[in-house]
Amino acid sequence: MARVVLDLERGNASKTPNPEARLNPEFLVEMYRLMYLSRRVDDREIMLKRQQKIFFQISCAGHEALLVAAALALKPGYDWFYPYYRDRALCLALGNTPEEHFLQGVGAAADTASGGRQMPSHWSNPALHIVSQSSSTTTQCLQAVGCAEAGRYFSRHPDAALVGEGDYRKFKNVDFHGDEVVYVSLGEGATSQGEFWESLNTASNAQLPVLFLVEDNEYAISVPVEVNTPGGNISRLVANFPNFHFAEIDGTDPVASYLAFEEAVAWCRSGNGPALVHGHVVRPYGHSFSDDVPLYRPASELDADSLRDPLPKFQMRLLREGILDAEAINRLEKQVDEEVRAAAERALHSPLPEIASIRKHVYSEDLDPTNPALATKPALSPDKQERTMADLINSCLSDELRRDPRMVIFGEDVADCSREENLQEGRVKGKGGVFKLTAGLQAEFGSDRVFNSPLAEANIVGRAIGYATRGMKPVVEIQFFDYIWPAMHQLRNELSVMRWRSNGTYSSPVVVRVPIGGYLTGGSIYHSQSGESIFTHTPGIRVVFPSNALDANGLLRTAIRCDDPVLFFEHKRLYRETYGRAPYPGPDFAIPFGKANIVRPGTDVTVVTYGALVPRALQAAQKAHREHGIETEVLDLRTLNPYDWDAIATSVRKTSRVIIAHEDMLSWGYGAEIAARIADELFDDLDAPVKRVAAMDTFVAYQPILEDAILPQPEDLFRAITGLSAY
Ligand SMILES: Cc1ncc(C[n+]2csc(CCOP(=O)(O)OP(=O)(O)O)c2C)c(N)n1
Ligand SMILES: [Mg+2]
Repeated sequence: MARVVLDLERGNASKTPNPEARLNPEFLVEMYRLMYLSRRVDDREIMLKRQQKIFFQISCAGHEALLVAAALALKPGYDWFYPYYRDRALCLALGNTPEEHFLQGVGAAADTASGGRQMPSHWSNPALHIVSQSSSTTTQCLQAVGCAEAGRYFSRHPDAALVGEGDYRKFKNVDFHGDEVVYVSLGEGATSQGEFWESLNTASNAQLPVLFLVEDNEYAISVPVEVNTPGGNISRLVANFPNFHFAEIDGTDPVASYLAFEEAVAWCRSGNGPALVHGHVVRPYGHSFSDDVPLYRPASELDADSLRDPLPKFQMRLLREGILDAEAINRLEKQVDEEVRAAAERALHSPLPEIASIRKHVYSEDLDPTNPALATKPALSPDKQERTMADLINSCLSDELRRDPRMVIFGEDVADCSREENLQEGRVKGKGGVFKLTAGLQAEFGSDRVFNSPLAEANIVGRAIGYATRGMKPVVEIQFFDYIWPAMHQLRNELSVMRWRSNGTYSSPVVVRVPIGGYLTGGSIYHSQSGESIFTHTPGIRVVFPSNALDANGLLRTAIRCDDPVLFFEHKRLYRETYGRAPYPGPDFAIPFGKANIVRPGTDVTVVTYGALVPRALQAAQKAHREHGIETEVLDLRTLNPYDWDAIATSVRKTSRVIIAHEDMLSWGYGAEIAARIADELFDDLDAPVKRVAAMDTFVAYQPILEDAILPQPEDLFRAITGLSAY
């Protein structure tokens, strides 16, 4: 009965203007039932944790009223949800079952959130539109913003939602309504993170329908609110963001909370912009099972909090207002207790995940970017003009924007001109990137497909993940590799692991283009670094590093059509080099990942390399041939993850001597892994030690004589080649 009433009411607030009529007795009883259900799931989990039948517990206790109210004002499977780990009551009220929550605790194979890969309370449920959450306290905010942008994009470009062939779109069903709201929540402590403020920035600027909920229980583990929030009140700090609807409420009162959420949701749904609800709550069970609260909170404080516990408060109200009597409450609670007990029992007997399943969903199981069938030949065209790497990257981006209506490009300075009237009226020519790689794309494809981001790298990658979650293809740019670090949290803990942690139910196949590298004369320190091995050490991300124009074009096309996240490194020094230019290969030229290129065949020694060291290795090889008659085989890996082990092994078996050369620092660099594997698997084929040529273990310096000495030069490679040939 109550559920029926709820389904009629849910999300239809504006249709029934009289709150008294909406908040009828059945509705209030259902609110209480959901709050009590959430509390009892927590209590049962705590018991199971004590019995060591589950391995982690964090509760929703004290937040139930606020979260049930939020859920009932929104529509599961229609709106989108990025819930904090405290949000058990929200998830139950959206339609999660108690059994699903216990399956998480057990780490069962049938755990719908992660298949036993994540701690409990890390919510995920595609049918309800609950997006897989990590433990990182604030990464969800920017993703929610991107999710809202994607919803708006599809409503403006409905054709983009059609399933496409021949790329990732085949595996991404799009679901949008045009007036959906994106819910994202966090604790008051987490509002200290920069990404929270970056998300307010874009939600405000773009007037996005994002409903932020700050659950303020006055503590972040043991740290009180005044340490995290100057003045102790987040509402006061955010009050000047334009386009927002704000509400500060008693989150222990479900009725007041529900009315506040109705208004906030209506504001977002009608396209006015975002909303931020700041709910004051309590935390009666401490931070988590392992938290010893009396170490940092006096008994007087805890006693005061217990008077604000939403459960007894709401029960008293229902009794006082004659909505339920003691017997009815008893009956309801007994029913819930039994439901919870039975659900836990079932979960404890549920099969555990197979060890053999561990590697599943690190990458897409649907689309393999190493498939040789993806390879095409350059199209024959009358235009034989040799193009630079910069030209052919730009033409690939342009071709793919034309082919795939789900693709968008954003980043710092990538637009031609944000004040587009200046472009349209011919007052300016347009910039299109600090290296001009995106020049002309906004002018051709419009400002909702190619646009500038704020100067905030986490903003770029976090939003891109949100877009990709909805089935779009963001191809974003980090202006210089040296400034990728603010986005590192999103790259390492989110982008790379979204598919694995959700057991294959969510993914984020974003392309991140990153100009990288030195040899610039005058760019150092902070425009010249390398560091690719940090990302090849991150499972879930494909890492591409082309050395010439044609490879850049064909590999970028594979990256864009691919179903995995790709870090696409573009060496700045190679953008406009004479080396490696090529005619335009047509709009469908593609190179599969994981296939090395023998750029110079040889029999005496192998150089395994990539990027800017390819032309330098060739120079050294030619000199070694000229002066000593040594035949060097130069292998350009082209993609670093996956990499072409077969090509390396074949070459090493032939030459028995190998050098791995890269521009990045020597120690713990990319070459260390390749060298170790050669030593392990090809030991019997070697006639000499495995050698590496790489940068010094320092940063890259500004003064050209220092930069030259720090970075590996053709002369260093020449010495290594001749040295090895002496064995
Ligand atoms: C980025 C990050 N830093 C630190 C942590 C460890 N941590 C987990 S919860 C938490 C406190 C969060 O407090 P708050 O946001 O107020 O939420 P509450 O637990 O009070 O609901 C911390 C420090 C984390 N998970 N992520
Ligand atoms: Mg808190």
